[in-house]
Amino acid sequence: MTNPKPLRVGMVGYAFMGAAHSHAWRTAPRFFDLPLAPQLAAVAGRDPERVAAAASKLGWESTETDWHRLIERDDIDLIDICTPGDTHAEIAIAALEAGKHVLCEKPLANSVAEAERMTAAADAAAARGVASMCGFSYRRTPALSLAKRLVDSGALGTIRHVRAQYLQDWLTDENAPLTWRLDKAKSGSGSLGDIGAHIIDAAQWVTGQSITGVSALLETFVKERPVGGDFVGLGGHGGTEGPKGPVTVDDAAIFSARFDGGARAAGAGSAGAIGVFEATRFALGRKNAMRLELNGSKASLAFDFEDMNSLWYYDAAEEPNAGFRRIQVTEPQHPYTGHWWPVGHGLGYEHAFTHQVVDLVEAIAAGKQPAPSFADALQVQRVLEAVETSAADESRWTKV
Ligand code: SOE
Repeated sequence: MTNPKPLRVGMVGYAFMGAAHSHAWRTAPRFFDLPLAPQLAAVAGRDPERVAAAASKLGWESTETDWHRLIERDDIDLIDICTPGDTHAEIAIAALEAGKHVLCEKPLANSVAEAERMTAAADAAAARGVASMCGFSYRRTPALSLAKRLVDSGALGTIRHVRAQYLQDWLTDENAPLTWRLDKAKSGSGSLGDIGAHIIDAAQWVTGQSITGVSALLETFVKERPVGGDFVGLGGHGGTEGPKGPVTVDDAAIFSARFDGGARAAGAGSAGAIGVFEATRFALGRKNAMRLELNGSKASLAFDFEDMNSLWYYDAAEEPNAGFRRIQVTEPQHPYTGHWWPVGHGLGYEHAFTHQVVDLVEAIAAGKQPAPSFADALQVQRVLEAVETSAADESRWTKV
């Protein structure tokens, strides 16, 4: 589209997610023909020097040291929330009530109560044509989008098993410093909400089924960590001396789940799938292994983010010569891939954020609500809370 209207973005926060979102706002109009032109209008952060440095590094036109200013400015159309979960509700509700579109990082909030208030504000704003989206970015890796297409086509038949893991290992070193992701007041929970939320959303979205119940176990392997210390990326190494502080969140979460069978299957009367979930930051050697395997009555599929351009597929119709075969998800007919490189060249972690921006901008231009909505993210929040409730109830353990 020639000379599309600008979509002026104000981003709150500029760390890892802020960098990924900035890349997406800059890159999307260069690879996709967007109906609106994203403009990196302003970035907000409390420290004036650091936010100024972030603005020049990430390409933002102006800075604010108070996020309220972004909401007051009439030259900002959309608020992009890239902060820890303890500020999501306050910022999102203020932005929506001011008529600003909102993209909010996951998990939506630090509690169901907050997520419900945010969803109510989003529904009220939607009636005034204001869009809201939660940043479950993995939906937009081409292979997981292809997985959803295959499930929706009926190719897998009745889904019986969901097997989901999100394995990282950046906390295996007990001297890794105490950072905000380990502080319940800031992050709401540990691996459960940070990476467990991703596999809960992905499993529900790809299968089209919602989780109705869980049985769970949470563990904190390292109870206290060095305070401060150089925080390099997600891991880093704090000093072995010096003061230590308490870890107030889970290091690992495992749970089983029942699904509702989905809207489609409800008519067919088939039972919902059963699932096994694992989220941990102590899977030594696994760096960012976000995995999903579905076993259906006609076919199975398996995805591992550490091989993110592949989708493994088993089709019972090919028996006795069936086997898990690798689909290289780089064909122009596959989701999003036609906008990038020739077949076989592959995409990376940052492309899902660009695709997230593309779908958000297209929804806003069409006057539609993007997915995942705050209501979708509220469902994830309800699962997170159910896992914590289940894990806290020791009575259900059967001693061996
Ligand atoms: C850390 O676990 C983290 O940065 C998550 O917070 C992100 O959501 C995920 O995409 C990568 O890992």
